Amino acid sequence: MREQLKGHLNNPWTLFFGVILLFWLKTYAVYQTEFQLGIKNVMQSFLLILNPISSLLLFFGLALFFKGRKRAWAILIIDFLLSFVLYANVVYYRFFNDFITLPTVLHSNDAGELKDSAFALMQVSDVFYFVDTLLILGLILFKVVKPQAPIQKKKIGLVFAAAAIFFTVNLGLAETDRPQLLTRSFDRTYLVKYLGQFNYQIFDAVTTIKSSSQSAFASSDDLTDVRNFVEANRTEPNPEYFGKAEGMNVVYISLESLQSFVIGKEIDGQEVTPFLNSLVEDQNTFYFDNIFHQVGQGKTSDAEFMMANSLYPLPSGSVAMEKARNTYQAQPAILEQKGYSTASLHGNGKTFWNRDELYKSFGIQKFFDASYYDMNEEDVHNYGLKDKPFFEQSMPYLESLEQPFHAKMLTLSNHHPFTMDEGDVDFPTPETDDSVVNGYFQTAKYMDESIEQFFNDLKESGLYDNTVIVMYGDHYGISNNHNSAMEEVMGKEMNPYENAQLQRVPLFITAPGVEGKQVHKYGGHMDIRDTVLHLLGVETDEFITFGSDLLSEDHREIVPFRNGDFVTPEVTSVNEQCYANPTGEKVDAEACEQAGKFAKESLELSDKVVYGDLLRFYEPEGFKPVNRDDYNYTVDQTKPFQENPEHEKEQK
Ligand code: GP9
Ligand code: MN
Repeated sequence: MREQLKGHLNNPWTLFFGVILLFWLKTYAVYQTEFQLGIKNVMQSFLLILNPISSLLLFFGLALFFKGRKRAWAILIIDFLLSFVLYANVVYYRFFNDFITLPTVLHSNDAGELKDSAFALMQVSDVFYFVDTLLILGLILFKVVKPQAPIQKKKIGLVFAAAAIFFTVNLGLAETDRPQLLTRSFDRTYLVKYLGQFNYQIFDAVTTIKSSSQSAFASSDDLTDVRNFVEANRTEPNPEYFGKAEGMNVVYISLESLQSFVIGKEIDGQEVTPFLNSLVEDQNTFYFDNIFHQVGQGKTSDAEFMMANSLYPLPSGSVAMEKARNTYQAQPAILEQKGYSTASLHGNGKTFWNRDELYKSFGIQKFFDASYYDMNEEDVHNYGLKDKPFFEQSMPYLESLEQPFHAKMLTLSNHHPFTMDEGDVDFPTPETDDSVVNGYFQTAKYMDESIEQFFNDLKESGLYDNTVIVMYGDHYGISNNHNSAMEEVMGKEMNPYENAQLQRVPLFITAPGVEGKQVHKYGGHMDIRDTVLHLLGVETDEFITFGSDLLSEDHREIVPFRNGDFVTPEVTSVNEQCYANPTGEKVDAEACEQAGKFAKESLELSDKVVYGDLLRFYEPEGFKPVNRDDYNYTVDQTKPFQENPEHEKEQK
């Protein structure tokens, strides 16, 4: 038998494919036992089986270039290195519920938390993760494997071609389940689930290298034209409103996919958003009906980024995934330094949109993610916890925050494809043949009910009177692909001009004790930070901002979209075609020229700041640079912030 085995092993392909097979099984076992990948359908289960193959062919394929004794040793070394990376991820995941990124390895502080407890996270049974490596070592030492015959270059080429084909098929199938996976990347868990541990690791390395090369050659000189532009375009606050809400708590609510066209809209004589409609008239609410979203591919996270920074998100990809570790002077940090406690609450996992990294750079002290909520099956749909249980379960966390606080709450029930569980909402749908458009009105109604319930809970808790509530639609929910159903619903033709008008998202700022009003000025996500900070009585003169206070007499009404289109009260530019408002008639390009110049310059300069990580060269007066190591979302977030061990270390 030993002779037989020896005979087989001397066929150069036996050892190669045998080792790959073992490693494949091992990876699959890790997926099933160590990681929570949230497998939701048959395609995802299939991809989990398929996804290790391409990278194993690629890495072990390298060993084929060696011959004689060296090949077996090369296989052993590759096997050990891959096992080590896999196992390191297992240990890291046990602690952080996340996957290793290259920056975590490079910045020793980040992995530092793990150093002390790494041993505690290891188990004797973990030897299993190296059994195949030990087996190969045994085969070599006991000379079961003889020196290996050379392999023709052509055949080696076939192995790499097979790796490429497996990867292409894998990615193609993944994209049918989650379009734009590589461009938007979304979540490390998604990348591992769809593309596999090692392909994720390659992707992460490439992204990290790309990102650091973008900022490597930037210098403080690059800030000069940015600062000149920002100074020339700064909008002075309106003294009538400056400081009107000083010292109050602030709660931001991201209204998932909510577009302005639902406000005031009725289906079968019933209002879609009766509660939000009542706020339009509310005496303490500012309602803005000409605000446009400015997000790119990072969607919800892009909107969060703008709320915090008044900088544009990236033209492609997501700023949260690619530039989370930049230096920022974000609103939570600004308010933290004014004595606010800061938090974010969301009924989805903390790694989604890389929030657990991004929030550290923003100065968010506490992050209550899905692990702080009762995610029972009945209360979870699509991306996570439904809005009603989310708001309900968030109340104790809000009440536990030290006041004044700045809290961010992200809703998610009104999300594409806009489905609900039976019994969640009782509302008629329009009768188009497009289920996405039909469903949208039901999920929007559900969100409206959840917000009404939250307002009531705030009142009951006594927090309401001392809290400013800022609610903004994060981006469109109905894309241009649904134009024909939208024509039925809106009762007008959908064309590029109308599609641009549909990018309006509602903005409500409710400030009890302050007299509100309806504001018809044109503006965008970019303008919200200055508006809110000024209401809170916080000067913004020192900060780099591409926004303009919406309540200011001099508010600038040019709204660049992230794709380069823009609107002003007079004109709309789509694909460099200029249209007059509100008729939508095509007009001479000249009418759009001036605003176009401003839009282009703002986008370009903001991109320069983000790509070059330029804020690291700028220290606003009276503002202390954020130290990411102060923030730690792996310790118990219900404990007072100062108790975070990392934070204490920093104080000493
Ligand atoms: C998930 C939620 C949805 O956490 O924020 O993100 P989106 O797909 O809208 O960007
Ligand atoms: Mn969203």
